[in-house]
Amino acid sequence: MTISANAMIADPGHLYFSYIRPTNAALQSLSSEEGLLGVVTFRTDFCREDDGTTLEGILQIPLSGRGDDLCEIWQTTQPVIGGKVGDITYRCSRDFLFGSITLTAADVPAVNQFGLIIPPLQSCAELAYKQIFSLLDHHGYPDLLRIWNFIPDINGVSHYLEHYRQFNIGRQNAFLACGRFPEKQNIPAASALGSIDGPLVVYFLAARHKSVAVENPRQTSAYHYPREYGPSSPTFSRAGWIDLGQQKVLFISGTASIIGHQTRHGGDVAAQTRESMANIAAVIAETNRVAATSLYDLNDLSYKVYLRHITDLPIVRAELDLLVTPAAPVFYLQADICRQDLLVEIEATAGIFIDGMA
Ligand code: 3EB
Repeated sequence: MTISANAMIADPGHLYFSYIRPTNAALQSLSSEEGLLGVVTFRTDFCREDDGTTLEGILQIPLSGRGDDLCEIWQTTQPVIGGKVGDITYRCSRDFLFGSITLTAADVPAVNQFGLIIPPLQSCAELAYKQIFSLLDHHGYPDLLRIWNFIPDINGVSHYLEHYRQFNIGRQNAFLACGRFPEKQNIPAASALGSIDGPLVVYFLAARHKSVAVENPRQTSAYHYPREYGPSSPTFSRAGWIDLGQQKVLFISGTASIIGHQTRHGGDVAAQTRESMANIAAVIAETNRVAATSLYDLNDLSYKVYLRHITDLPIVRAELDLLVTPAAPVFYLQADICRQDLLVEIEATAGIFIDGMA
């Protein structure tokens, strides 16, 4: 029997994301969608206002403030099945897996094997990432494309260390323990924001196919940040790019007003917004260079903007309006950012289609 070469090249399926208003009707129609990978809401009062619609399968991120009343939806073109392993809830198609994990101090031991006290958040981060890597390795989705981290009281201090820095120690420990070394293996695009004091919540998207990690020439790679930002560097890449045949998906990490490794424009949210967008433009240029085609520009992206102070929204919106087409979706949320002097963090995603390149 001969198998034609074409039959062996599996269609990788496509990825769709959208930001929709969480009406009962919209959620009801989603629950019957075959290719539904994940639904995320940032409303903490979701349960109480909602009457009748089941909340099962909708991840709620406990942000401390409000923002746009939208749900983030991830879908694919292939059938999806759901499951649970350890503390992870996931839904997966043949090519993609969307999952989330929520951990609190009660889920981790207070001391390590040497009897030393370990900050619970550090242990939660380590356990969350180890469970994620174990799931991805065992289920055959080796490429962690994109991950969102919501860290309780991110700028708060306990055990003499800021929570974000505790998180970074646990996260890096897990990457190294699981043999995922920055620069040798792909590390994911990411966002890290503050949530209300409570659990660590992480959600992620992984793929069977390999993505390409992209760095920003204007910024020190986060995994090379010097020790002044904490004992362990943050483990994420500036962007990840995946080729799905006709579709090319770009995930740009949470991007802030940082040049090299230093914060710029402390106290000036308008200037921080412009610098963040200049960084996003640089990441796009770098992606186009790596892909050897002009695939993307600022107008192809959908944006999620996290504001430390929601009252800054009109200023930030005015800056974005000067740089991006009004047709581009922009989703505003209130959240604390990982450095005290950062007022805004912007992430962006694009899933463009190219004709004739299947
Ligand atoms: C920065 O560039 C800003 O720790 O996963 C952005 C995106 C930031 C992801 C993370 C942190 C993270 O360092 C903060």
